[in-house]
Parts: sequence; C-alpha cells; structure tokens
Amino acid sequence: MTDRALANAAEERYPTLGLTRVTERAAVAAARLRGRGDEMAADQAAVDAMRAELDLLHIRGRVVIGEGERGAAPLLFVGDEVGAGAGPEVDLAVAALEGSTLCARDMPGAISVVALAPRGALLSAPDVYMDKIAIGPGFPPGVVDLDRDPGENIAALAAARGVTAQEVTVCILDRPRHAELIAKCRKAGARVRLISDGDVAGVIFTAEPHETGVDMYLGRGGASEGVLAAGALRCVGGQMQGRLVLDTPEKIALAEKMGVANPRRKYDIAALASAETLVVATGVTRGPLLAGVSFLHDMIETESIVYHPAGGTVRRIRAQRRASEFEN
Ligand code: VTB
Repeated sequence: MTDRALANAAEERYPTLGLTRVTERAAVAAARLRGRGDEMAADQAAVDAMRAELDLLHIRGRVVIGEGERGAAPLLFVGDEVGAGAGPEVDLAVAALEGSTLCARDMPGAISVVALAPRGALLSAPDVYMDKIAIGPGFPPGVVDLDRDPGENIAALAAARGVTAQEVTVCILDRPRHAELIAKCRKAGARVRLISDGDVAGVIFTAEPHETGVDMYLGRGGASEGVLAAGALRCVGGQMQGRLVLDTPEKIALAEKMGVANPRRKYDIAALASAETLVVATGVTRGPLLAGVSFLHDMIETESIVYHPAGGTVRRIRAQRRASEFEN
C-alpha cells in the first residue's frame, strides 16, 4: 500500500474524531485542577475521564503503554481492555495527563495524549528511562545519531540546515543527570531550551521548529513518553532514535518478559511506532504546541492536534462545546 492509501484506510478504520474527544475530555478534567498543587488529583481526574470516553469508541482496544503495571494502577494499566467491544483490534499508548506537575503548578506544556495503532505496532516499553534523540522533517536519513557526541549532532544538523551551530536550539529535560549533556551542547554553540517536565511535547516540538523554536531533542526521559512522541513525529517525517536504559538485572529481566531480546538495541522511529499510528493530543495548560483549556462563560474551548498515520495529515482541532457536556 502507498502511504496515501495507508493513511486513507487508517482514517476510515479508526475513530479519529472519537479519539479527539478522549483527549479533550481528559484535558478538561485535568484543567479544572490546574494550579491546585495536587498532581495526583489532576492525574486521577484525567485518567477517569479518559477511560470513560475510551469505552464509547468502536474499538477493541488493549493498553500497551499506560498508567503502570496491572495491579499498580486501577485504570488504564498495561493490559487494560478498553473500547465498546466491537470494531478493529488496536493497541493504545496513553498519557491521560503528561506533565502532571506542570498542571498542578499551572505551568506551560501539560497535555493529554493517546496513540492508537494496529496490534503489535507500538513498542511495549517497560516503565524505565529511554535515551532519546529527535529532529524534525526534511533531513537526510541518519543526519544525527544517538551514539554520536552531541557536538557532532549539532554540527551535522546545522550543516544540513545551512546555518551555524549558534542557530540550533536543543530541548532537554532540566535534570541533574543532564548537566554534562547541557554543557556539551552549549560548548558546541547551540542554545539549550530547558523544560521541567513533559518530554512528549519536547520531542514533538522538533516537528515544527518555526513554531516552537526547537530543532533537536536530546536526553533521558520516560520510555513510554518516547513511544508516544515517536508516533507523532513519525507522521510528519521527523527522525528519532531511542534506547531503553536497562541498567540493572531486574530491568533487563522485565524488558525481556516484554519481548526485548537485545537490551542495548537502538530503536529507530519505525521500531518505536509503526507507520499506521494515529496520535492525538489536547492542551491542558497553554504551551508552544497547543493552547490550554479555556473555561468560558458556559462554553469550554480546547485545542487538539491530530497526527494521522503514514506520513499523513496534521490537523488542529479547536473545539467549543457547551460546558454542560462535560458534566459527567
Ligand atoms: C519525562 C517527562 C514526564 O518524567 O519523561 C520525565 O515527559 C522523566 O522522568 O512528564 P524524571 O522526572 O524521573 O526525570 C516526567 O517529567 C513525569 O512523568
């Protein structure tokens, strides 16, 4: 099938608008708790809302990336079955509230995000870290590589863009573990955009450098977040590589149980998320990618972005709905 045919087939097969309602509803539930300092409550509200809405979709869904292992989370755990019980069999990766700290502190960049794909098409990532590198579309394959020095990657990206390293911005999670990485990027001449949380959005920023000002994402974040971001970035033709951080025998054993034969494997974007992955995200707090939820007099406004499969379309959906629709 051509990319175009694949995209059309997937659009017809999957409930695209329905999936948007899923992240909209979760985002609204979380946004009611913006700035209240209670991450757990915001997360719970988003999870409850997302789970309820997912069950209205005509899919036979299985959560492969969710809120935690079975038993560790009451809803949306890995293996949880969602959907109305008819329709295509699909796998789901969900982050009902990605950046719960951002939401609790009413800081930019919290989103609700879901990826949907045919069975087996998303990496079943264990709950560990992943080392990641990502860049946007329009570059020759292999222009950057996870195993190269950050300075080399920055120079290669700058050369491919026809600019100097000074004009490259790298997004990195602000963590002590990244001190050396940050220093290396700055030494190479790049600007570093530090984010306190939310590296799904951090990776996706590279998809639209003109909007977000971010050219490259580097560093260690959640593996689940890596898979979600890969689904979106793949749609626009971006590049990404990730490697699970399996630094203890327990983590290696856990990954093995989930089908990871080579613990040092460097996954490219296609291995993280297949070409048929559909990703939808809705803003909770305002950020470079999406507006946050606005509570108007009797209306609620949301902004979502839909990444269609197979190098397909990116759609932004701005919805205004009656507040009463979100009451239960
Ligand atoms: C990132 C980020 C998340 O965790 O994956 C990060 O996307 C990594 O973990 O929003 P540490 O906080 O341990 O560095 C979050 O910040 C929270 O899940």
